[in-house]
Amino acid sequence: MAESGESNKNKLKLYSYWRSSCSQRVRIALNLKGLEYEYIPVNLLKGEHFSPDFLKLNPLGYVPALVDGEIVISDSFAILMYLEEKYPQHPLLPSDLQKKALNYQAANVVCSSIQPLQNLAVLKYIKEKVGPDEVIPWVQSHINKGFAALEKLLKDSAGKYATGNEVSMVCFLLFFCFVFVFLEIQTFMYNIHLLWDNNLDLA
Ligand SMILES: N[C@@H](CCC(=O)N[C@@H](CS)C(=O)NCC(=O)O)C(=O)O
Repeated sequence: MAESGESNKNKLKLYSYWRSSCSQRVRIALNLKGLEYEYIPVNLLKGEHFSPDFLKLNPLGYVPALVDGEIVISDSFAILMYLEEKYPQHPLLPSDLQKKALNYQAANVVCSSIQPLQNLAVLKYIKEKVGPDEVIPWVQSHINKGFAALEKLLKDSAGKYATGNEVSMVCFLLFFCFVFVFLEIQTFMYNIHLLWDNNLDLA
């Protein structure tokens, strides 16, 4: 669904970095809902998220940011909720209230207690201020804690997918969380240092 090139004024615009799990969950939602959007890459390794133009969209300097006409939203969970309300086709949430609440809860475990603790800025800070040897234990302890909780939280609700037999928000939040976790751990274990290599242009 993503289109590059000439921007269409009425089209949704997604500011995104390809390896950002927060951006990936929004791309999945847009595609599930069949929405066309213009993809605007923001290369985190080149620091493009700190450009004055991008900081006008999100003063925190994080991707993703979605622009829908005059409306600008710059947090993946807020974007998903906005899309769900404005574009109800292919719902991201189950209609059952209990399952819906479970989706909110699990989504917030990922969004508040796992992903932000492994963000580029956080890991860089730990590496520089605490020590490079502390990065892996930090990442692992928060992943372990978060995933142990999610396992317990979701154990009685699983069907074909995490909270039943339909794909819902929590599935794609978790999916990319897993990918992210895998990449992070592999990266550090094998000393590839993808995160720190500023010469690597993978955008
Ligand atoms: N709560 C925000 C977090 C956004 C976020 O952490 N984005 C990361 C990429 S997944 C980022 O832009 N990191 C840049 C940095 O750490 O400097 C959301 O869910 O959108």
